[in-house]
Amino acid sequence: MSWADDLQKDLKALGEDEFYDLHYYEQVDSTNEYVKRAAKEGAKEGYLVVGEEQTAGKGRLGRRWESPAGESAYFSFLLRPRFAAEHVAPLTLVAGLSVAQAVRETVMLPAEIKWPNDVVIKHKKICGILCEAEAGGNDRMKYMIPGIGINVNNESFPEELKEKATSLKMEWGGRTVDRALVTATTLKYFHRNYVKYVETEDLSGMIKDYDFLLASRDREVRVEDPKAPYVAISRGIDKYGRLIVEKEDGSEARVATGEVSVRGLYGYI
Ligand code: BT5
Repeated sequence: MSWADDLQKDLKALGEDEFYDLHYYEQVDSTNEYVKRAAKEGAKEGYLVVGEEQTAGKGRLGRRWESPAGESAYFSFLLRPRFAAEHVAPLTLVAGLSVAQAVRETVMLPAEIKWPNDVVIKHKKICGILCEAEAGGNDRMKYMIPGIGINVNNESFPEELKEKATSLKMEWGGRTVDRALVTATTLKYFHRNYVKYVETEDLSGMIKDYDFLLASRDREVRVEDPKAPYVAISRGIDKYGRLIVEKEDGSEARVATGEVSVRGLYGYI
């Protein structure tokens, strides 16, 4: 029995099996690519692909996501938001928020969000998120695909990742973590948060939840503005997913995803 059977049971138990339509594969190139192909063939919202192993797991900007078999959760699903393209990008923050909430609920580890959407435990990355979208006509979206990789039961990482990656098992004193439950709970939170998002077409219904889990909150960050980098205090997000920072002179700035990266002055966060 693969863990997909457990996942299906957990989705049912959480009342999520009507929204998510699970497709499990022993090996995929990338779960995002599988969902993208299904989207082009007309798959419905909630189409979910889980891969035991990814041979070409993708990070952002052409980077790679380490995706060995038997340890982690790799999954992507299809959304068909009816709103305009500008409302889509902040949804990527919803995915990070949902993973952090699920990790806290299932294994009670202190997962935090590294803005905009990495999930970390004690400054090390346990999850990466790659959202891909395609615009249709009239500025509407054709689809959006959140792709989520969670390091669940990894016992070690390749040399180059040792300093910045960790897994739930490693943080949980070596105990094996239920992959299906973490995944199903993430999907539950995502669906719940997505419904809230759709109501207002922004993050206003979850700013408090997000800020509570924001690793850099009230801490010093360096805003890598290509014109003039500066140091500021991170104060939380606004409803568009921008990071609100307080500059040294007391003025406020709002940093948009993709325009600048925020790097802490105290390590990886
Ligand atoms: C991400 O990119 O963090 C997004 C990763 C998304 C992976 C999921 S898995 C399911 C779905 N299908 C896919 O093909 N992708 C998505 P980025 O911020 O660019 O981070 C990539 C960097 O993280 C790499 O260059 C490594 O330094 C590091 N990295 C790679 N694998 C990792 C791992 N398993 N755990 C922690 N860090 C990792």
